[in-house]
Amino acid sequence: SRRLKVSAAQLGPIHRADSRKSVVARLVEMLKEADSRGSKFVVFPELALTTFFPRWWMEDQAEVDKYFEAQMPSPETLPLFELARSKGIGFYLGYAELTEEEGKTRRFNTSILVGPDGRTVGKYRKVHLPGHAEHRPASPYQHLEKKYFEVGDLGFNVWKMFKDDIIVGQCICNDRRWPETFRVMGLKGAEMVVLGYNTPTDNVYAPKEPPYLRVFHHNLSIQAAAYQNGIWVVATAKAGKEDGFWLHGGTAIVAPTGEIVAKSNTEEDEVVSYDCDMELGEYIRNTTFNFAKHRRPEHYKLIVER
Ligand code: CDT
Repeated sequence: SRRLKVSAAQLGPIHRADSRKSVVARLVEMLKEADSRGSKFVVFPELALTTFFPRWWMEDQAEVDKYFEAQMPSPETLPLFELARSKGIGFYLGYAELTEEEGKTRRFNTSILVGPDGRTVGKYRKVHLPGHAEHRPASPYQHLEKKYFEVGDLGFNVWKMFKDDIIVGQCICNDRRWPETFRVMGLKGAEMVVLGYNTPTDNVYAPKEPPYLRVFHHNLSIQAAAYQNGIWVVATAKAGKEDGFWLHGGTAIVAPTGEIVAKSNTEEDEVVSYDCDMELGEYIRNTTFNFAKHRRPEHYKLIVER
C-alpha cells in the first residue's frame, strides 16, 4: 500500500540572540534523528529559523529585516538542504520571506515544500495573519503579523511528492483554525496537509483564557480538519519560553479518522514520527466525505460572498 514515514521536528525555544547557524544545527540534528527512524518527510515549524519576532514592536525596518530571508536556500540554510538531499528526505520549512517583485519589496510569512531530490516543489504564503498592526504598549507582548507581513497571494495548493505521488498540501499556524483552508486543499485532492505553528500560551485577545483551552482548540482544529477531509495532518510547534514568552507545544500527527496517533511530550527539540498509510483516508473520502456525491455547494454561496 502507499505509505509515508513522516517526522514532525518540533523546536524548543529560539531566543532573540540565537544565531541562524545555531538554529540550522538543531534542524540538522533532528533531520538526522528522523532519518535514523526511516522517515522520508520532515515537517519543521513556522518561522523555524528565528524567534517569533512578531511579539516585538520594532520601528527600524533594517532591524525587522534581520529576521527575514532574501534567498532560500541561503548560505546558512544550505547545510540542511544538502543533508536532506543526501538522505533522500523531503521537508517543510517555515521562514520569513523578503522578496523583490516588480520593483516592490514584499514580505510574507512563508513555507516551502522541498522534495527528496533537494528541489523546492512548492511555496505557500500565509493567508490568515492573526494579531494587529498597531503598537499595544499596555500588552505584555505584541502579535504584529499584520504589521510585518502581507496577506499571502498564492492560495492553498497541493503538490505530488515522493515515489508514490502522495498529494501534499501546506499551510501555516493560524490557517489551521479555518475550515476553508483544509477544504480547499481537500477539494484539490490532498491526502496529507502539513503545517508549522507558533502559538502563545496566552491568548492576546482573551487574557483570561487558560492555557489548556489553547491546546484544546489547537487539537480540535487539526483533528476536525483531518476527519472532515479524510487527510493526514502533521502539525509541528515551536514551543517553550522564548526570552520568557511561552509558546505551547502539542506537536501532533493526526490520522484521517481524526485521531492523534503521535504527539510530543516536551516543549524542547523533539522528533515525533509515524508511518502513515494513505489508504486510511480513502474510505472516509469515499463514504461520509465523498465530496462529489454529498457536498451541496449551491447552499454554501454565502461563504465566498462575505
Ligand atoms: N503564529 C500564529 O498564527 N499564531 C496564532 C496565535 C493567535 S492569537 C493572536 C495561532 O492561531 O496559533
